[in-house]
Amino acid sequence: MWLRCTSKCVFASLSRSYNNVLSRSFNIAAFMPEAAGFEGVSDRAALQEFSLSNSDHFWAAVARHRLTWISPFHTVQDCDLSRGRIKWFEGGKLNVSVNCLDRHVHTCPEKVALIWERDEPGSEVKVTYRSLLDMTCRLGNLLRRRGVKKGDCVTIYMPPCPLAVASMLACARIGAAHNVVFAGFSAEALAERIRDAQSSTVITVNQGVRGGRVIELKKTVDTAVEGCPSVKQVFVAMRTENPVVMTDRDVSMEEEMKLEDAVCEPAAMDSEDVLFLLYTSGSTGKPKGLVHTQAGYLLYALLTHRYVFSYHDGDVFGCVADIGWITGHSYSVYGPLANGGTTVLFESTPVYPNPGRYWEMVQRLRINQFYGAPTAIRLLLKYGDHWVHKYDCSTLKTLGSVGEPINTEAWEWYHRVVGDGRCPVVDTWWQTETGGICIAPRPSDPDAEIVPGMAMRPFFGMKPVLVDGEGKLLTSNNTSGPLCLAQPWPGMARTIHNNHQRFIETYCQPYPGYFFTGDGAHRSEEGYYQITGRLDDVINVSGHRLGTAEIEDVVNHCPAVAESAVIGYSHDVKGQAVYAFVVLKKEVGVPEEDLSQLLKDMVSKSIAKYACPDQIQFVQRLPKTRSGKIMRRVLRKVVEQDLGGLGDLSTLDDPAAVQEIVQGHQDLCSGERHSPLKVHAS
Ligand code: 6R9
Repeated sequence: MWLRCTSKCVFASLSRSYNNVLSRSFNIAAFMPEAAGFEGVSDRAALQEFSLSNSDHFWAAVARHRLTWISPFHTVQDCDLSRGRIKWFEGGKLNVSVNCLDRHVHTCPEKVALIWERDEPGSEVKVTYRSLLDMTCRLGNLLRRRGVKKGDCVTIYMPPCPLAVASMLACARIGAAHNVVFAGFSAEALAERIRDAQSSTVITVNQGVRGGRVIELKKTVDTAVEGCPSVKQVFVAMRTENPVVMTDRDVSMEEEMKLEDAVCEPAAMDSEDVLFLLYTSGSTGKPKGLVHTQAGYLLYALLTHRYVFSYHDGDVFGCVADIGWITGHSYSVYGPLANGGTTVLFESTPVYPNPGRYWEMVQRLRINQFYGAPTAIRLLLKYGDHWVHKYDCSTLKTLGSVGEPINTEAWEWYHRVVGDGRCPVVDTWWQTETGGICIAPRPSDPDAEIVPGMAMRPFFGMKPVLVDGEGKLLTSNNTSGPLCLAQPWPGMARTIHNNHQRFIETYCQPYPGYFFTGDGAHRSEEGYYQITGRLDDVINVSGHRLGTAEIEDVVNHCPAVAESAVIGYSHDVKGQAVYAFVVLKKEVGVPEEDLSQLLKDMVSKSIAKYACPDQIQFVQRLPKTRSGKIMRRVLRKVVEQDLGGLGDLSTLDDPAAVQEIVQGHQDLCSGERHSPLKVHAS
């Protein structure tokens, strides 16, 4: 133990002095070739500064160097944040699938593009760039032959697998937009997204397999499309060998693909044509379809992938997020493929068949960068270090975290146990709206400090700012406030599908001239950023966003419910869990336990299992202001058992409501049960 520790310290100091030499003789052309011509840029700090003060020059150089264009752009950016106008690389034409596939097939056709880490450990499938292009082209031709046109939107309801990636890229190839819906969403949630996206084509698999369980995805699609008159066809790929009922509307995807040509003419897309929609929760009941476009999104995904993780040619990149989330889009698919990398598609769970799954996979696939969520890290650390030590994780070079704040304990464990104290841990802050990572400890000098649990430093071209209640900039350090982004960047979402007004109201109007993120942040004495959490009614369960209003909408649909209020409360594994306060109508006469279960089932069925309330408290009334607004702040404090922090209650309509709620909460915690509820105010 002593020896081990000493040798590590020696190594650390050796590597520090080596890095000092490196940073003194920083070679810009080796670090970022296109930056070699930037005037006055001789170190990283200067490069960061240049990317902000010469934003057009910086992004133009990067875009020319790293993307393959069919025709060049004439304008780098035309953005006005205050009016929600965001345009990058206008005049340029390109095809995203060509950038992710064809250009690598020319140089290294047999390189592995995808490693599909299937649910069953040890059964991974490797797909080369040549064969991913083949799949994509056949599927592109099939979509075209079946009437999918440029500008249409195809909904993809599939777990991570090569055909899901080929589906995304096939859409990009023919100029259709895709709308990937997380395959854990219920039929109703899927239907809502299909309807909003007006898709006429859906792509799915017969069944999914996760954690050893079979999931009937095709059946869920069947139920969903009953309520979606726009859907004309459903492509069904076979993940398992079990046949499923096929109707006239259904198309056997693999069989039809075999009949297609393996050459598919790529559509020439304008930089600002839509690449995809991705639905995410906001603070109202209706999920919003954020719109990302072609060139800017791809460029931002590839540049952040390359530099935040220090991804180098030949590395194996392991992002374990599902492709149904933005992390899967940017860092399992678009970023790594645009960089010609090898990327892992993870189909399983962190604990299947045991809590060593990630690390056994790291050893078997020789993963160099591992990118995961704090919720999984917190879960795994409870199982003990031996699950990590069983495996050889020495290939790891960088560890990433995303989705929610990572607490110090989880960060330290990730760094010390998983990374053996060697690998930088990058806590990456970003959002569906931002397209790619905005704040992260790297890139920075190799020996620059990394503070546990802090996203720290803005990426190239990013200008985070903190504002006060009036929207005035907070310029000093050691201060907190709403986090805004002061300069547009190529990866940002352009609008909300069919609702530009909501885009403007949500992101542009709260602090005119800035993009409002919805998060709060603290800027430390040293100028580093630490994200403190959402400022709106969005909660984050295991790194997945949920609007409290979304859940309330479902709960309120129960005929027994008069009204409800949902909040998030801290949970040691999930980060946050859902707590619902429910007021029942008069004379319900159903036992609380039954109603509680009924409401949980309703939420699972309407949204997804992860949205299910962990706690439901039945109350006589909710604390409201005199103008009728629910005071969620008060509910949060009650659940956090911070009664001293209830704050100003002067606007409260009926102070007795709080007392009842406090009592009810205490009863719930102590496991007391009421008799069947009979009379409640409605
Ligand atoms: C990429 C992704 C975005 C929201 C975001 C914030 C939270 C994400 C975080 C983080 C603290 C981090 N979030 N990363 N909070 N530290 N490193 O997660 O996108 O699903 O849209 O969620 O997640 O609250 O606003 P998305």
